[in-house]
Amino acid sequence: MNKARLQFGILLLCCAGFSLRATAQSIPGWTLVWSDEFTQPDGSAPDSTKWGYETGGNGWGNNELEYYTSRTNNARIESGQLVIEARAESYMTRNYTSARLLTKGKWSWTYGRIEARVKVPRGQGMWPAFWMLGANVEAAGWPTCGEIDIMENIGSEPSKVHGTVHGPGYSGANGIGGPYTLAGGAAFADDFHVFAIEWETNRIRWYVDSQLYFTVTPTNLPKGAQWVFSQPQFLLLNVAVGGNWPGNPNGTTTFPQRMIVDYVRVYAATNLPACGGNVLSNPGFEVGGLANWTTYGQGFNTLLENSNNAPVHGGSNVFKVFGQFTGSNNYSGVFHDTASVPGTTYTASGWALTPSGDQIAGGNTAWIEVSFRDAASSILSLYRTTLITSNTPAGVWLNLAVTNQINPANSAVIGSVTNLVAPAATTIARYQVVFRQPVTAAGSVLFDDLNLSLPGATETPVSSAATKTGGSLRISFPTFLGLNYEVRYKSDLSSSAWQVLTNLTGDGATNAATDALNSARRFYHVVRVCN
Ligand SMILES: [Ca+2]
Ligand SMILES: [Ca+2]
Repeated sequence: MNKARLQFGILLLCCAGFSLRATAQSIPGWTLVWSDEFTQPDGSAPDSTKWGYETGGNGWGNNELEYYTSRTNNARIESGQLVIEARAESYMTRNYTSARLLTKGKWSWTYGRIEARVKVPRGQGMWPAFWMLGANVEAAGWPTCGEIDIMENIGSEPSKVHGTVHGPGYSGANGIGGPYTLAGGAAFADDFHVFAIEWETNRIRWYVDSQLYFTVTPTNLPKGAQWVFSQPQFLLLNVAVGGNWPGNPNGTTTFPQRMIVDYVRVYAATNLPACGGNVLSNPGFEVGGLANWTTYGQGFNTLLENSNNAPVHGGSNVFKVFGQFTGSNNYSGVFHDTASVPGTTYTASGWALTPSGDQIAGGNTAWIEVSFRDAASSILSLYRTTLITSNTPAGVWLNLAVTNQINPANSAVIGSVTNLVAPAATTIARYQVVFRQPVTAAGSVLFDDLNLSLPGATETPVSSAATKTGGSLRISFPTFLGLNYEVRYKSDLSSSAWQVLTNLTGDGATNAATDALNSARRFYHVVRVCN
C-alpha cells in the first residue's frame, strides 16, 4: 500500500503540472494534491488505485431499495466522465441496481478543498450523493467518525442540494447543514455543477459553483457536542434509489438514471491563514453546567458551583474540587477530550483559586494538565502547570500556564515548553483538572475559564499593499473566496485601538479597500477574521 501510494504520488506530480495548463485546475491559494479526471477508455471500470466499491442490498440503514454492485453496468467511464447508473432490474434480492464508490483504504485527507463537477440524476426516489466519512469509521463507528456530505440531492427537490455534517449528538435527521437552491426553478439534473467544500481547522464551508452557501464551526454544534472533523476522511460517490428521506420511485420515475461525474479534485491550502482559538467546549462551565466535561472521583467532591456560594472568574459558574477523604492517596477532578492529530500545536492555561474560607491544606495539591493519548487512551506525552499547594495565596485567581513537561512514568518535570505539540500516534488531547489528596487533609480549589488553544487566535494578519490614486489610498490584499477580512487603521501607532475601515468577504482574487486621503497620518493593517 505504501509503495503504491509513493509511485502514484510521483505520477501525480507530472500529471498535475500538465493538467494545470490543459484544464485550468489552478485555484489561487490552493494546490492540487489528488484528482480523478476519469480519462480512461469508454466502458472501463473506474481506476482501482483510487476507488473501491461497497456492494450489497441491505438498505444501508435508510431502507434504500438498490443493490450496489461492482459491475460496469452500474459504474463505468464514458467520454472522460464517471457514470454511476441506477437501473430498474431484478438483481439478487432487489429490484434496482446502482453503485457506491469510495476511496476508503486507498486515499483519505485531513483538510483541503474537495470538489467534484457533477450532473445529478432525475426523478422521484433518486438520491445521489458526494460525501466523506472518517477513515476511523471501523474503529470509532458512525457517527463518531464524522460524516461530511458535500452534496446530497433528492429527486423530489430538483432545484435543491444539501451540505451537512453528522457527528456524535448531531446525526441523521439532526445533522447540521444548509440547502442551496438554484434560481428560477432550474433543476440540478439539467446541467453540470461544481460542488465543493473548503475544510480547515474548526471550519467547513460549502459551495455550489463558487457560491458560498453554508459554514459550520464548533460553535454551531449542540451544547456539549464534539467536533470530529480534525482527522482523515475518505470520499464516496453513490446513487441510492428510494429510502426514508427521498421516498421510493413511482410511476413518474424513468430508468436508467445516471449521475455523471466529470472530475473529483482535492486541493491543499497554501498560505491559508489558520483560524485558532479555544478548542474546549464550555471552557467556563457556563453552558449546560458540566456539559462536555467528565468528572472523576467520588461525585460528592466534584461540583458545579455558582456565584451565589463561590468566587467565579467569569460568568456565573465555576468548577469546585476537593479530596475524597478515603484516608489514602486519591485523585479527583474533571477532564475534556478533544480529537487531535500528530503535529497539532496548542497552548494551554486556566484560572484557579483556593478560597480563603477553605484553603487547600496539608499535603494536598492541585494542577491542570494536558495529555496526548493514542487510540487506546495510553498517555504519549504529558504537560502540567505549577502546583496549587498550602503555600499558594488564598482568595486570589491565578492564571496557570501548562508549560512543564512531565515524565508520565514518575511525574518528574523533564522540561519547560510554550507550545504543546501532539506526538506521533496522537488521537486525543485531554485537558484535565487534578486534585491530589495523599492523606486526609482539608481545602478545595476552584477552576474556571480553561483554555486549550490552537495557534492563530481568532484573526490572522494578511499582507497588503497600498497605492495612492488621486485623492484616495487603495489597500489591496490577496483573498480566499468566502473568507472574511477586515481593513483597519489608526492615526497613532502607540494607540492600542484599531478603527475598522471596512469588512469584506473575499472573492478569491486580490481585493481592495479605499480610504480618502486627508492631512492626518494613518496606519493600516488587514486581518482575516475567523467568524
Ligand atoms: Ca473528466
Ligand atoms: Ca465560569
